[in-house]
Amino acid sequence: MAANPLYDRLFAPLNGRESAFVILPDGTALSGDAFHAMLARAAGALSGQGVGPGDRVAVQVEKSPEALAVYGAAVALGAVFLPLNPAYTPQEVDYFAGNAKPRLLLADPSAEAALGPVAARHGCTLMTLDAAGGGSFAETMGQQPASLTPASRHPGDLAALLYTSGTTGRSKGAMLTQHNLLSNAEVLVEAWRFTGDDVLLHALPIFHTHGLFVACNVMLLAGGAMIYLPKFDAGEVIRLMPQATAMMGVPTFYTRLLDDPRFSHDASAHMRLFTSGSAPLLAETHTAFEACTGHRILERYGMTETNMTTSNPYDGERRPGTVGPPLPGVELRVTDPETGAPLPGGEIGMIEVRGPNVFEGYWRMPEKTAEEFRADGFFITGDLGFIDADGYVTIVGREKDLIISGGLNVYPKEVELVLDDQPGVRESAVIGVPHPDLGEAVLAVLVPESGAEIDARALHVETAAYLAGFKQPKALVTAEALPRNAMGKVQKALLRRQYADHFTGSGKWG
Ligand code: MCA
Ligand code: AMP
Repeated sequence: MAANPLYDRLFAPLNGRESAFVILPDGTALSGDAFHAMLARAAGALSGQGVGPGDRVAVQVEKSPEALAVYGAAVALGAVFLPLNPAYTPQEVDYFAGNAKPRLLLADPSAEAALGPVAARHGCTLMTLDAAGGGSFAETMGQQPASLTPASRHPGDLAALLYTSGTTGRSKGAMLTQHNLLSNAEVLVEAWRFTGDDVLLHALPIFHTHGLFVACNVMLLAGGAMIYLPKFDAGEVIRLMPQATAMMGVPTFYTRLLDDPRFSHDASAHMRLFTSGSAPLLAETHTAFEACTGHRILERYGMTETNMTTSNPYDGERRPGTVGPPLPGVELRVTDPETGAPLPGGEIGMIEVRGPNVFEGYWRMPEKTAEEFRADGFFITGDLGFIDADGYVTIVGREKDLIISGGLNVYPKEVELVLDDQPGVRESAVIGVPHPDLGEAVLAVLVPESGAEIDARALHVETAAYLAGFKQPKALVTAEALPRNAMGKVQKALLRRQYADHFTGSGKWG
């Protein structure tokens, strides 16, 4: 049979497997074999729409076993899986569809009317799939055979396209190959000691690298099972934790668990591993979690473009405030952000990464790709950090103008462009400031037109057509002018200092 490395290693072993692969919160279990049959039916439904090798399949649906099966189906067919946050507005999806030109756009039935014109504009078929496994795509799946013949693929062929926003406000599609995904999953299974006995408490969304590739690919490769929650809910996580062995989370998961009186040492007694990533985990959260549970959270660092690049050790010292040494096979260096010259150990600079984990470039943006790679193949992450004498990496900040709110990325420029267009707004500056729940939250500083009054509620309603909810400012403040340097550039560092305790100080929340 023709080879398809990612399908062969991750999904083929499910075929005929009797043990549970996906366990739903109500205890219903889907065996590996049943999941594989679902995947085969999804592949049949995709093929029926003409999806073949290299075609993009854009998927903006709620988390469900079927949604994950569509990912497996795309891999089996050699198509390029393009997951999208269901929170994105039709305006936002319009951009992705226009850029990626998918053959199929799969959406929640509730979005069908709004996305119809989008699909028509970009020449793609629109089908639906809801959280309960219903919709036109699901109906078509029901008429398909439970077996499939995978398409032949090379390790260098594209498997996924994940959009990450750009500093200019335009999203870029990161092209990930089969080899990028498979090599990273192999490294993580080994580094974190995952086996077929593991049960992962899966509460992350599956439209990002963390929940899809780090969590699902690792469990697929290890042959383990997942307790598959529709979203993070502290009560559900605490209830189900005694049945799990591991959980992967963003820092907000851990602060919410620590804030919950039901969470205890006992609740986590059966667990062997907690990992954290996507945003900085405060050293105090690490320490408080250990005091509460006896577990030392294993923090790791990655990016959509690079998959996982560093990880604290499973057996060695997990150091709070650090993201650990580079993973096997990954080269990481710290350079002078201006010149690109490598810096000596201990000095803060730009983190650059090279290895089999690093993506191929941005979809149809060769200039952007060229800008973000050095001539010798290192990818410039935009994160600032240093490497200590023991090889541990510490991230101290970001050169890129990016806010990470509850593990979700918000690019200020994109929000500013929308705010600046609103009536009564002369200009805006969007910044991230510390937030007790989200780590960082979006705050907008608005300069009104002279004599104009800003109506925060009206502004929220107006901008909701353009911006997903998580990008909306959690607070609006007005100013007479924005602070600028001699070059006319807005001094965001100054604004961040000025509003640093907006959400944390004196119990103020917005
Ligand atoms: C939801 N809302 C948010 C966020 N999430 N606002 C700011 N930041 C957020 N992260 C807003 C919604 O728009 C809504 O607003 C309101 O909060 C309630 O929505 P809900 O969905 O109920 O929120 P939640 O359940 O409390 O979600 C918070 C969360 C979630 C659990 C932290 O955002 C989450 O699961 N984050 C993980 C994201 C993730 O997987 N990141 C990995 C990407 P309104 O009420 O106004 O409608 S990074 C990555 O993959 C790299 C490679 C890496 O290193 O891992
Ligand atoms: P994304 O573009 O969604 O893939 O987000 C990647 C970014 O998340 C990285 O460039 C970092 O800025 C940030 N990130 C991921 N993991 C960590 C971590 N453990 N500590 C600090 N920042 C992190």
